[in-house]
Amino acid sequence: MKSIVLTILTIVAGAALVLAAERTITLEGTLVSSACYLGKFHQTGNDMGTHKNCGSECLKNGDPAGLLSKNNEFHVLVVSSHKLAPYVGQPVRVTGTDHNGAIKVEKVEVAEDGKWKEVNLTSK
Ligand SMILES: [Cu+2]
Repeated sequence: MKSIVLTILTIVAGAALVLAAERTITLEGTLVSSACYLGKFHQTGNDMGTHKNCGSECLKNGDPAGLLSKNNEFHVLVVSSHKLAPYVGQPVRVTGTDHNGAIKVEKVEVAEDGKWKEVNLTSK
């Protein structure tokens, strides 16, 4: 019995350590389609040449969303892309946990009338 309790305590302590190692960060930058950005032209907007709204369309099709931070670091955003599709090319503020540069997203805010407005990531 004692050893079971010890084992459980060890597991709980281990899990706490793993959680502590997950850094929650907030980043500001431009919302991009990873597919567009990682293509050869590093597109960050939403109208790409003759392909109007290409960035939004890419997210609607399920391409991963990405964030180009203010100091030009690129992060993949782990979140359902179609929720963010309308905001490609716009300034956003992303809060989440950093996993070697990929951000597991908890919150996305878009600038609206000079204020940050949270995007609903959970509705269908
Ligand atoms: Cu695209």
